[in-house]
Amino acid sequence: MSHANRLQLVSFKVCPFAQRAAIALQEKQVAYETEYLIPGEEQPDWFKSISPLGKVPVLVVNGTPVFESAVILEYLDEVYAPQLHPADPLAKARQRAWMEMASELFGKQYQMVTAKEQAGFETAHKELQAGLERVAAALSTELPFFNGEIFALVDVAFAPLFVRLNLLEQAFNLNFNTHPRISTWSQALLAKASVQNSVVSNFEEVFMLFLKKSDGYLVNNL
Ligand SMILES: N[C@@H](CCC(=O)N[C@@H](CS)C(=O)NCC(=O)O)C(=O)O
Repeated sequence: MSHANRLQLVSFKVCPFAQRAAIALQEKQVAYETEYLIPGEEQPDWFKSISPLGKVPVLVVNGTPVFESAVILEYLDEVYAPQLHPADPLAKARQRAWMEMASELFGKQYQMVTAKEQAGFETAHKELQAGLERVAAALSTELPFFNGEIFALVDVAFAPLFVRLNLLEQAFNLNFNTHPRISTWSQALLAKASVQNSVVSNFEEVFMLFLKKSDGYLVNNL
């Protein structure tokens, strides 16, 4: 029944929050269409009418808009198999909390790449590293994902961060793989087909263009 839904994901090509929804849709092999808007531009009225916060992602399900990436993930997980959240309420609550931490680190990553001055860059970089250390301490000791062997919704929530950190490491003098458990997790996430297929095929180019346009300390100095 649910498979007859018409799903439309309203997205920005560079948005990590929107990428989360795309990963979950790919992981669950659900058919969907993507409508890309351009960040920083005046958005069309139809978008304003479905996005009360003026943000992507919005998942439109048979005409009904659902906003906020974590809510979209939870909706998809309730409707489409395989279930990615743990069934146990306490385990699930803990994962939801760490998903919120992922959102916080998206913010640090954004501040780091867009900071105009060295001080702003260094503060965001330090806070991002410290955040990754806290996440590392919460990871299962079993490999490779957050909970060990089983890929979960919390992994979906973090994956866009590692996609960006990996590109930043390749392009600049930066290293975020300072913790072995984070490295293993990051590599496992980047190897997933659902993660690779969740962005446009020229994502690296799109991301680098975004960095150039941001004209921050990072692109000009590292
Ligand atoms: N809490 C929101 C955050 C979404 C968000 O910040 N989206 C950004 C793009 S990555 C956005 O649409 N910003 C508005 C704009 O740039 O005009 C979520 O999890 O979906």
